[in-house]
Amino acid sequence: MSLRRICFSVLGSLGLLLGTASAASPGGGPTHNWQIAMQPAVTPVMERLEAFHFKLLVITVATCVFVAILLIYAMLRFNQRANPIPSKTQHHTLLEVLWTLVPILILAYIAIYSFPLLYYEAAVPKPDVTIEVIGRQWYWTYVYTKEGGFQFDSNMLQEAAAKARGEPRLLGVDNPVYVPVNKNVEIITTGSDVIHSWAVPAFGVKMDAIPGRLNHTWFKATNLGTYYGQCSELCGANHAFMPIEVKVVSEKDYRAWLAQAKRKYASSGAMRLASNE
Ligand SMILES: [Cu+2]
Repeated sequence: MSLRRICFSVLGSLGLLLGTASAASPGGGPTHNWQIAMQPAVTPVMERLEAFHFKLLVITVATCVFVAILLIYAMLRFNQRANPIPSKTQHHTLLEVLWTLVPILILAYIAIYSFPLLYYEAAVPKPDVTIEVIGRQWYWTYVYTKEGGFQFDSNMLQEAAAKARGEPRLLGVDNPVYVPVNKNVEIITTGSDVIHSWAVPAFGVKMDAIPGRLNHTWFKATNLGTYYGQCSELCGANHAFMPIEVKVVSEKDYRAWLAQAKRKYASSGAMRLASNE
């Protein structure tokens, strides 16, 4: 465990106690019991998000500690017993300037670091694979447009089936998405009924799937493995039961999957929702 991750965990726990940091997303990816920090990053976007989150966590914890020290000091130093005759001071120009200026500088620092990340995430690089993701009540349809034009539905596995296949409860699906490792994957989301959101925490991806609209995002997974996510926009009764499973495989395995997927899903017919040439 690197020093950075140890700091992350310790600060994460501290932040959690202070109510400033969020706990790990429910399930998804290589999570473990009592996990507090985020899932390990597997894309350049998530690595940057994690680094930025770490910066914010340091600022947040430092602010909380500073305010707590001030409060305790004020309670001890200025209570009625320690300070029976209070000062009549009403104004202190230097203090006023400082407590206006310092928060402005902190917020400016945060803004300056957040914009490059926003633009990095928003600029979809030239895709090697393009997948259209359609959110439905309550499952996902994936369309591989440029890879031969096939589509398939991805439904959550019921508990017994998940157990039999060694998949985590409420996260495993019958037909996972396959993507090649170290390739730019463009994701185009839309909704067929209500708004859904396609989110995979380990990838740093969360994109709304809105009916009548196409949203673009991307990821480049740098580690092989199976990663999980969940619909992240309240979409009705079974919102909690439309998980996302992405298998990041080698180029060779991806080609092999593609060949059999084309045959398997051929009957479902190609459906083009977007012209993304
Ligand atoms: Cu939902």
